[in-house]
Parts: sequence; C-alpha cells; structure tokens
Amino acid sequence: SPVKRSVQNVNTIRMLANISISKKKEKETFINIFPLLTETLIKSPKFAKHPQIGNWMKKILEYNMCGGKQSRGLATVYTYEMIEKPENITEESMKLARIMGWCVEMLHTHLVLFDDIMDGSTTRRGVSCWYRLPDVGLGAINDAALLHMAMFHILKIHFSQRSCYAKILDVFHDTLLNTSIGQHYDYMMAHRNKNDYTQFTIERYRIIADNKTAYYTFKLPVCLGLLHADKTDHETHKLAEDVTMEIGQFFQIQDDYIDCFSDESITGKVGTDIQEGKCTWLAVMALQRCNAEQRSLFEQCYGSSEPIDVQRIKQLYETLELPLLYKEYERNVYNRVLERANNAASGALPSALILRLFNLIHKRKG
Ligand code: DMA
Ligand code: MG
Ligand code: MG
Ligand code: MG
Repeated sequence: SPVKRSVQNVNTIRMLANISISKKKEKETFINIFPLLTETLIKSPKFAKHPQIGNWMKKILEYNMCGGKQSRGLATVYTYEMIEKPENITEESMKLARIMGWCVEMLHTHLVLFDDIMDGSTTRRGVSCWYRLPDVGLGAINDAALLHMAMFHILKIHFSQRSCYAKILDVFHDTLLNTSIGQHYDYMMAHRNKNDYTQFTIERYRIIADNKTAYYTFKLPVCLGLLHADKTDHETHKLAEDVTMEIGQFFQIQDDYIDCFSDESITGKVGTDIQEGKCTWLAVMALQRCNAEQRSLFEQCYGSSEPIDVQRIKQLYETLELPLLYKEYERNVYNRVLERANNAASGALPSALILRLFNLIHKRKG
C-alpha cells in the first residue's frame, strides 16, 4: 500500500543518513590500523631476514595503497559487523575484520599494478602509476607478486588457527581465477583484429565485468565478512552472491563511464579505454545504437591515441545520448537494489547491509 511504501522510504532515508555518519568513522578506524599491518608484515621472520625487502615492501604498500576509497576493505568490515551476533563482536574480532579488509585491498592493489601495465595507464590515485616510476619499471611485475604473497602471509599470521581458514583461502583463490579470466578477455577484446567488433556484445561485456571486477570487488569482501562471522550456510551465501554481482556489475559500468566522462582531478586516473579500444559499456551501447555512418566513424576512430579521434568518439557518445542512458540505467539499478533490500529476509542478509554496500558506490564520481 502507498502508506506502507512511504514508511519504507522514510526508514530507508533514515538508514542512509545513519550509514553516512558511521561510514566516516569506520573509514578513519580502518585507515588507522594500516601502519600496524605493515609493521606486522615486515617484522615477520620471512621479511625480518631481509630488511632491504622489508623496506621495499613498505614502499610498495605506502605508495600504492593510500588515498583510494577503500570500498572493498570497508565492505568486508561492514558485512562482518552487521552479520555477527552482537555478543560476539569484540575489539579483537573487529580488528581481525579490518585486517581481512586490508587483505582485500592488497589483492586489489596487486591486480591494479598489473592492470595499469596492461592498459598503458599513466596515473592512478592522483600519482604516477607504479610501473612508470624510474626505479620500478617492469620490476612492478615482481612487486605485484610480492604483494600477492604478502597478502597470503598476513592471512596466515592472523587466520591460520581458525576453522574457516581453508574456506577463506579457497575464496581468495577462486576469486583470483575469476579475475584472471576476466582480465584475459578484457585484454583480448582490446587486441582483436582491427575493426572487428562482432564480439562487442552485451553478453560478452557482462562476462568481462563479472569476472574482472564484480567477483573481487563485492562478492569477495562480503563472502569474507560472512566467513569471519562463521556464517557458512548456502542460503546466505547465495543471497549475497546475487546482490553483490548486481552491484559489482554496476560498479564496472560506472568505472567505464567515469573513464570517459569524469575529470582526472576527481578520479585520480587518466582514462585510456577509447585509446586502448576496450570493450566498455559505452562502446557496446554505442554500437547498438549507431547508424551506418556513425558506425564507420566509430570504426575509424576507436582504439586510436590521437586526441582528435578520442574527441570524436566522445562526441559520438554524446550524440547517441549515452550519458542519459547511463543515468537511466543507474536509476534502474538503484531501484532494483532497494527492492532487494526491502525483500531481504532479515535473518539471512539484513537490508541495512545491502543499502550500506550500495551506498559505498552510489553516485560516485571517482
Ligand atoms: C578493472 O578494470 C579491473 C581490474 C582487475 C583492476 P579497469 O582497467 O577498467 O580498471 P581501471 O579503470 O581502474 O584501470
Ligand atoms: Mg585499467
Ligand atoms: Mg583493465
Ligand atoms: Mg576502467
């Protein structure tokens, strides 16, 4: 009924207001334990034996892990906090959730070091990409490996005694496999035969977005939060998967939109999707909507580094009203997520958690 609906809306608005207050506080607390993480790592026997590596590791972490939104880390903490029974939440258990969150952030940074090389990117989080620094270069490949292994090392230090350790490792490995599959598709689509756009379909796009982004950006943190709370039942995990994959797919569509239409001073990264000829949501939508003449312009200019060609593609996107289409899509996703939140059986996956997760990315500009 309309009355029930408006009460629901008021509750949703209240919930969102509370979320934005606690979001600031949690982010501060989350960031505050970062130095502890670095210390634990470089003081552990493996690194202590090689102080030079310890120092280098510290440099990798400090340069590459600060200044971002940390949405993946925070998603881990939020999930744990909202799923765990209140009587089990202690300072120690929250600290462990934050460490887990930082492990997800480390995985992200590991992926990004590779991604920036593959995408020919120049900046990230407002500074030069790691591989572009004169004393790093292609050594960044091994640095990405170091980060990867350091992440598992931290997990081992803090979680190897837990009964869910094997499951935790399993979900990390599984996620990494998905990401590598997605990144391979992403790369191959950009390195296809020139002007062959037959594979730029929405189905293929979904496969890429799900694999390269949704799994590790939302499903992984939520799954880890559940495991930390010893929640292993199939029903909850299935509900979590459905909603996190939807949010995660939207996250990549936002990322594609931002790559083209957002400002570098906000995103901290210079877009390369058009230059690299990536299979983005914008490219797929443009190909769906263009006439023959526009298609030939697309084929002529897409994948070129000439600023004039890039400009022409952006102009074509505008002519095809893709920004409008994006806004409409965003609204639809928002409504679907709200609906899921309102439907969620409160025991299995609280609606506040769904809203909180979506709120991490809704209307983001960078
Ligand atoms: C993101 O793809 C996927 C991974 C695994 C980092 P992307 O290249 O679009 O990301 P970004 O825009 O941040 O470079
Ligand atoms: Mg990239
Ligand atoms: Mg990429
Ligand atoms: Mg991108």
